[in-house]
Amino acid sequence: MPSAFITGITGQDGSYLQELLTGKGYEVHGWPSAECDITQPDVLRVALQQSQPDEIYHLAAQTHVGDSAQAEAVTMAVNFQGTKNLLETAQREAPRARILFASSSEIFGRPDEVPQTETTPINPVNPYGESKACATEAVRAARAAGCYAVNGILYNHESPRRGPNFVTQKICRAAAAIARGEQSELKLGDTSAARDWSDARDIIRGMWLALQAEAPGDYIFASGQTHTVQNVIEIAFEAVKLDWRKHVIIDESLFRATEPRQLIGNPSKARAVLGWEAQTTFHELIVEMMETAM
Ligand code: G4F
Repeated sequence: MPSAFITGITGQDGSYLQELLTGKGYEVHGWPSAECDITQPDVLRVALQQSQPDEIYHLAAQTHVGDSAQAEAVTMAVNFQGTKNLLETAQREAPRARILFASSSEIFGRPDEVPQTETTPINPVNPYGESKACATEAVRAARAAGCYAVNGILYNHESPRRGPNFVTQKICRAAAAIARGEQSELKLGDTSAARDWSDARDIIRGMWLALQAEAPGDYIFASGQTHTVQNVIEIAFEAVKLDWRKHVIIDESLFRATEPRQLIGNPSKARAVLGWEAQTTFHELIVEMMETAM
């Protein structure tokens, strides 16, 4: 029975990954997002000694881009030092384990190339992007040194399990609460912001496929299309037959100091090498999130 170790197992991605791997017959070990301190080498050493994983999925992170401006040191410690700690400890305690790191489209920030590929230069524009960029380079360095280490460069991915502070879930839960008469308005930041959104379950499948390839490499997992926050609002309010104009309020305090631009992923390599294809459309995803929110 293959064995896997997941950091951040209780998050959106970790919980779906646990289900996917258990369904494939894996013995799954994991650290809950709130309890694991990925920056502590001793704790991680014991966890890896006990689980002796064939595959490690490193998902634990400070994942809120907006919060990273106020929590720069914590973001760098968890996302970068934590990843270095994991790579070093895994090389000692589980040297044959294949490692997938959940990197992010935010490493590209304001990219020279649209859409981005695995070779697009890194150019982050906020502390979150910087922390993920440093960790992505650490994974590449570990691979150059002989470790089976992979960056899954993940664009935005959502699901009914998405945390309430991310914009898709914030909109769906608010539209549902308004439809039930529990609230009347929804305050949002920049609704013209565009993202390349996928279904989290498609992305999770990509992570697993990435560790089954003969040789390690980096992979972009993205839909290759962007939609705006405004598009999310329209689908969500339409699902409950409400006029969004009567409820959505633009709150300038929710705008971010720096927004990345034109983050669109080119998933051609994942398609060609791994046979990865997204199965859910953006519209289907938001409608499902609305059904759950209701
Ligand atoms: O849903 P978001 O907070 O996601 P964001 O910042 O793109 O980050 C997510 O995706 C990244 C991958 O590209 C991950 F690395 C990261 O961990 C996370 O999963 O914001 C999406 C967009 C932004 O442009 C934001 O400014 O929505 C805009 N937005 C507008 N009003 C808002 C709001 N975002 C939030 N969270 N709340 C608002 O009221």
